[in-house]
Amino acid sequence: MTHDALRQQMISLFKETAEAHYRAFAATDGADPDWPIWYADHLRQPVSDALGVDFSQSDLVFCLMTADLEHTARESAEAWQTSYADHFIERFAPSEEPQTDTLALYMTPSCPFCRIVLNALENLDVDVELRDIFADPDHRDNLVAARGRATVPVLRITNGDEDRWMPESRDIVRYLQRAYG
Ligand SMILES: N[C@@H](CCC(=O)N[C@@H](CS)C(=O)NCC(=O)O)C(=O)O
Repeated sequence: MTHDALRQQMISLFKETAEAHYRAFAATDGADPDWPIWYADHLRQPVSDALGVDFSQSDLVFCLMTADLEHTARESAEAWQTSYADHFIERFAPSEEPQTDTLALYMTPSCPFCRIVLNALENLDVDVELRDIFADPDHRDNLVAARGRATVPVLRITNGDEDRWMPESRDIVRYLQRAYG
């Protein structure tokens, strides 16, 4: 989906949620000091689906409050729904640029943390070369030379001369979902 289409979808979600919130708090004329919690409860699933990110309720409360602070600080005439939509898209939408990175996953087949990444890869349209560090000592040596340790999984992201080594299964999954989801 293009960012323009996603932006419209996010604006609609915020508008619908605002209307539902107003109905629920009609007695106080919409006033609700805990509005981020109410909004996060309503938006968690649709926003997670739209952006392809699995938000927890607390993540979303935090992001809504940050979006609100940013919107208020800008003192812009823009509707808050548009400002919030842009805030989320800038941070969480998959890039619209074609990805030119070459990816290699240093792993072992028996490692449960590697399995988490391998499972995520099954749902993504991305080429990742699997480098089993037990099967090929060169892969293990290269990993140890780069990181000083043989802990797996590690995603190696190469783009031209740039070489990044990303450890931690959760970070790798989040990165892949954002870049290729
Ligand atoms: N927090 C790490 C844990 C990774 C981890 O503990 N990997 C184990 C294999 S399942 C490992 O490589 N152990 C050997 C070592 O650390 O040298 C992650 O989620 O990726």
